Amino acid sequence: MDQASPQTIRLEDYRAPSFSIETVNLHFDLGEEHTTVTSVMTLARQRPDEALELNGDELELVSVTLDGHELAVGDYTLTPHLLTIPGLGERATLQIVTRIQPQHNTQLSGLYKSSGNFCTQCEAEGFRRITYFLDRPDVLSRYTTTIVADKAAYPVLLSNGNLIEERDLEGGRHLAVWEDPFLKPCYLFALVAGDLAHIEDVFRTSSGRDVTLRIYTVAEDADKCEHAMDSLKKAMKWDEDTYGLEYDLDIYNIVAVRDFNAGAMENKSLNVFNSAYVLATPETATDANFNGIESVIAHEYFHNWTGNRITCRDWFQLSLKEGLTVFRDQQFSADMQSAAEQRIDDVKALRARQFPEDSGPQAHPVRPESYIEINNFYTSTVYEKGAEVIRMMQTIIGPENFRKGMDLYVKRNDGTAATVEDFVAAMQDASGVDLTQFKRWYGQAGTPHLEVRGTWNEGAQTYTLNVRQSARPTPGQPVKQPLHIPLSMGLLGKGGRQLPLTLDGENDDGPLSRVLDVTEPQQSFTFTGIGERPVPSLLRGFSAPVTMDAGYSRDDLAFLLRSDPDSFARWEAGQTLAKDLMLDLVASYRRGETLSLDPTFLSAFESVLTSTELDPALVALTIILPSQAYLGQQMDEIDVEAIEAVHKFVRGELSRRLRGDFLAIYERLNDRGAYVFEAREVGRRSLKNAALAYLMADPTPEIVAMCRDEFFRADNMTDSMAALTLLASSASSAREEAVAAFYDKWSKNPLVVDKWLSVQAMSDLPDTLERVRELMGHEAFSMRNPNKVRALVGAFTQSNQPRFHDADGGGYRLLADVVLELNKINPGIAARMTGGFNQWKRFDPKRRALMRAELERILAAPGLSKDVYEIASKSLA
Ligand code: 0A1
Ligand code: ZN
Repeated sequence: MDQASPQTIRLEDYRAPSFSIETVNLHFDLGEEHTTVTSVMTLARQRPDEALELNGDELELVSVTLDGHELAVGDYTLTPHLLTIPGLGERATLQIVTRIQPQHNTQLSGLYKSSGNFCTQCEAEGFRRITYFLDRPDVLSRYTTTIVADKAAYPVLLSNGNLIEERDLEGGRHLAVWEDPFLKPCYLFALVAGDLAHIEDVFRTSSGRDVTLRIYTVAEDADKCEHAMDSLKKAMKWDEDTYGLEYDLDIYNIVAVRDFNAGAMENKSLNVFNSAYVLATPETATDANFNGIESVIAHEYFHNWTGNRITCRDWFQLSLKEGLTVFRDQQFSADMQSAAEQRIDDVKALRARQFPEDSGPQAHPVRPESYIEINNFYTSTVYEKGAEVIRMMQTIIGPENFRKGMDLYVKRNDGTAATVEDFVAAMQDASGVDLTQFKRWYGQAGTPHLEVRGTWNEGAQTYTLNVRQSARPTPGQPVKQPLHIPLSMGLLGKGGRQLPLTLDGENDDGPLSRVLDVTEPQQSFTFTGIGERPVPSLLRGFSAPVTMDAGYSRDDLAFLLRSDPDSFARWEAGQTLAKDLMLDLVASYRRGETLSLDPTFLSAFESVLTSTELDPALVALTIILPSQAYLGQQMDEIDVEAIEAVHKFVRGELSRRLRGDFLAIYERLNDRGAYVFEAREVGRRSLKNAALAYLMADPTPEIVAMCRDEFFRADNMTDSMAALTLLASSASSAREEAVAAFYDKWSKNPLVVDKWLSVQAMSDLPDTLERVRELMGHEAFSMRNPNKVRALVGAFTQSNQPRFHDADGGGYRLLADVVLELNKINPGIAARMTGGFNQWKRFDPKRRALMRAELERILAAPGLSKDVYEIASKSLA
């Protein structure tokens, strides 16, 4: 990279392309030394006079032929990232031949090799690493792709669309021709060539067409694709039922690869997946993995409409496809599993990743206004907050109008590259609701804060909610405008009875739950006919991605935890109760006081734990304490040691005081029937293992033996990992025994080995850093494989607050060393890892100085990629 002047790309500079590319004919000659790519494009001029500027990256240019005449070197200009050809007419046929070396492509962007097979990843800007092209999402073309390769080594040849020709060639080679009838941008192009096995199924669409479904993997993994196939069929059916959206080709292929920068990719009719989101058997995958596969398979499938048929005009609009598609996959998972649990999981993830991002140095709006490297903007803000923005629109206009809005959006924009404005306009036109102010959610970064206070007026029999909204400045946005925030709420009277919500001025009795439109910095809402002092239930279902101070007392929270009919709000009350209690304990700890557990909390906790009405899955979610990282987020200055001590104390106290309850639950739920992935069973396992975790917080030797027993007898990965996780943090001899036995059993299965790496990286024992360093040299680890890097280094730096932030700064040194090594191999992953320092300003002065020094060391390194440069420099700014 030209480190002195990394270029910033801005939304305000958007210009439509000067040429369109109507058809693209690609010919790949795949080889071991190099691969030759011949591209023939038909171009049509869109603006007069301008030269054609094609993007390229690490390409060897062999020849350029314009309308049948090969150009001489002086006829064009070539710089490292641009091929410029002046003097083109209205229409032109351009042939470009390039040579690339996929076998040396460690960035995993463009055409690369994984387990000896060829595959591609073109989003966002990987296509320019294959051939010179207008590599931008608003250039939509028709693709025909010819693949030539050695038949023995690469028997399977795949690309987008329909297979139209297949034949053998001389010299043991063969050829396949694929034609995609749909217009698409180049980021959706895909090619796979390899020695792959597959499973096959058929889906009959609502209009009666049969679609052939195939999932390809390396031979040894073909027996682990059934759950992915089931998930795909469910997703296809759900999109027909829910949105009337039907699949549009007769073939849908998924290829699982072991080396992949992200989760999966929605290439038209040829998804390429990280094998972690395809492969699952009860023995090798956890319940969380089964869920993750179902949701990612659905996500990529849903992109066929929201992403592919309607794509993005430019990368600033990324949330147009990603926020919407995450929203759709969340809705799907809620329908497949339990809606309440899904919502809780989604909110937990948002708080764990997006909230810190939104209050830190990388904060950006859902639609960013500038970037240096677009790969750095595949963020939780664009994805998860983007999904919340869609959800709020649905809440404001109502589900029926939302569906009408989706129909209108598809009708208006099918086959085009659209913008966020197009989406909001469809919702507004379909519902008649003015969304002008709402649109600010797309442009304003930062998590808004609500302060809500209620007063009951006994004489007037009214209840008034006073709501204030505010937002802190974020980089480049010192002043914030008020947002349109949907606040879903109810009022609970004695015994948890819901009171009718009649706003002042309304005649009839109002509903029991309603959505208030908060639009002003300060606003009040008065309800009439309220004959008793109610407890308000606020932000039901987490109706907006905000933080909230509702001024609840511990008794209010315990009451809501017991009686709120909204499952999310009940869970939230429990979390707030635990958070308030633990933050108070942190303050006591810092004052050097002896810690003691509040009896209100203990009894509320016990009544949830022993409840016979609540679904076990919800009990499990409710008794899991807010994480150490989440508690840190609530403090002005994160006190790593105090938080760790308090967490340990509370878990230990609960373990000792409620041992009988935990044991009873564990024993009741620990039946050993055969594994099934089914909501009830998942709930049973999660509560059982949550009970075991509490028991292990202060274990007797018998309890350690029980945990060891669960580990050695488990017939499924959920139980095996639950036990191993606990043993890995226990200072008993069973720790080494279990860790060694697990590797022994699974060393040949890369995804299970990833779990083995993570479990050790997340241990809270004092030797974890040393262990991580050691594992970096283990045969099981490779800096070239993103899954390994995420499993070991990612888990340590992002999911182990106490050990990563150990006071001597060893964790920080390790992370900077890894970033600098990865920077040369895979800048995208290096930049992701650099994000481990994003929160540095939130810690105490000593840790701040240590992290800052590591960030400076990274920035000073020669040959820094723009990916890492952008994250590190913004972090220090
Ligand atoms: N569009 C994909 C995400 C994705 C983005 C970048 C990638 O490579 C750098 C790969 C996948 C999705 O949302 O699933
Ligand atoms: Zn996506």
